[in-house]
Amino acid sequence: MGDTIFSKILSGEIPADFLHQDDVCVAFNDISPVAPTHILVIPRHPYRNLSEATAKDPALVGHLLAVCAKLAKRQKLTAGFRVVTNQGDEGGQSVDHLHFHLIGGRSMQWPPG
Ligand code: DGP
Repeated sequence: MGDTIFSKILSGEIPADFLHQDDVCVAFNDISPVAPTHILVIPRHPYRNLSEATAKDPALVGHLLAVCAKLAKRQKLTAGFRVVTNQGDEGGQSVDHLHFHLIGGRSMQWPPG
């Protein structure tokens, strides 16, 4: 297993409100939401980032994005939403366990900061 805070959430050591669980991934609310809906979708396997995950398990990312879309529908984000993954220092990644942010419930700006 990995050694990040997300591994502790996966093991149950740190509590989280799971909104989705399957054999491959889980989803839970972000602890510091930037919008009314801010959900993290993470694989159970502790790939560090998008590049590592796509190199080792090319089908995984499609599954994670499909879960994002399913959660967006369940959250009734009919006006739109954003899915983001941050990678590395310049990408603004703070937890080295691949995750997609599903953000919605307000208008978004572009370009992102
Ligand atoms: P990033 O900066 O892209 O690596 O995003 C990491 C996100 O993880 C950030 O939005 C805050 C969230 N986060 C960090 N620690 C915890 C935690 O203990 N619980 C939950 N639910 N979210 C966390």
